[in-house]
Amino acid sequence: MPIQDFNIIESTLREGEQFVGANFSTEQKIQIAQALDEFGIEYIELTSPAASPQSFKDCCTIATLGLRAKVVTHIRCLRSDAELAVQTGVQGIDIVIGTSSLLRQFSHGKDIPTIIRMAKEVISYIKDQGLEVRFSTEDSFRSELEDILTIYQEVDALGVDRVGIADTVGIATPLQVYDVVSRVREAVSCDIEFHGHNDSGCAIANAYCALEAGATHVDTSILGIGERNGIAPLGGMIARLYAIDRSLVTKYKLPMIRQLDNMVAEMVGVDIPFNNYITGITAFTHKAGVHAKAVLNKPETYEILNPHDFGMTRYISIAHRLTGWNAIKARAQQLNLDIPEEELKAATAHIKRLADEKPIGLDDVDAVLRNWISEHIDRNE
Ligand code: HCA
Ligand code: CU
Repeated sequence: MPIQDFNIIESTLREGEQFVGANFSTEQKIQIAQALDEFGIEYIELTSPAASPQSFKDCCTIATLGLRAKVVTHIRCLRSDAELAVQTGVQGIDIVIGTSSLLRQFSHGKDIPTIIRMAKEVISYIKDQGLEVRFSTEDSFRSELEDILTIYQEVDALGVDRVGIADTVGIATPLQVYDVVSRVREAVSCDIEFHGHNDSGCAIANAYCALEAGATHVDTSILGIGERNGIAPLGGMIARLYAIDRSLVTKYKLPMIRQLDNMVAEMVGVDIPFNNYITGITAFTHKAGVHAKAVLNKPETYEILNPHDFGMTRYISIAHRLTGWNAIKARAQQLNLDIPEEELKAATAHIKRLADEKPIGLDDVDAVLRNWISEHIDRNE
């Protein structure tokens, strides 16, 4: 079904804190939460207050910043965690419990009827406190579909606001996600959240398919940071949605993605990958002559994202053997050099030969163009 509206649950301050390089101070958490709020994100998810005393304090601090975004916290399916969470002043609570046989056997040791009993107790408590509540089944895609459908129906009947489907290990494919979310969509009337890891490179595609199948919420983190290689990255998710229909993401301050990516990269001590969505150094760089020519005429020929919408600039790389005379002509114009077409073509051929001999830079191209006038044109006159 076409995607109409959706919410992003931004989990940099929960899943992202589980990234090996992340060790956010309270000030950094505030900075991230405020920047995400300014960006226009709908939900900010925080690490469980039961994780550590500082996590509890930070939950209280962020819950009371007065953000426009809803602040929610993650907890285990335990009444004691829920009680702590309620004390922090958050607006909602995201419960998670493992439902795959692996997790049931080697993590918490509970069977499905026990999980349902625990879920009921914790959900009723949270609802009595008047907070939004979500119930998620960890490792949903290695759980029995019948089991998770039963659980979702039980918690839906209790009045949860959302059920969460989690691809905890990044194993799901987009078609599988579409199928499972469609089944859940038929089974429950509440909202549906999807949380997907990126171990096999499907996180964005999976989150996107979840939305197409009727999910209402998707989880992201800035740069995708999280356990192992993380989850769907905020910027990449936005790129995916923008490419389908720009109006889906005009509710966000798109030029802030760069600031968000830079901020978190610095905080967790990583570089932004060269091929990152939107903010990678080569995301808007065109190289081959055929591409450069078309992009110079009409950028949409090779760009589905307009760099200007993201506060980024396009770059056309011309100093190499794949260059073309249209790109060289554009450079000559930038340099205010008036070189006739035939001469530009000859200069381009010369530049290609030079680049075959050794790597060249823009300076070399500029030198060829500047000298061309004196060496070939003035001399002929
Ligand atoms: C975790 C697991 C989780 C939870 C997702 C969710 C996952 O680290 O607690 O709450 O929906 O990937 O299953 O991140
Ligand atoms: Cu996760």
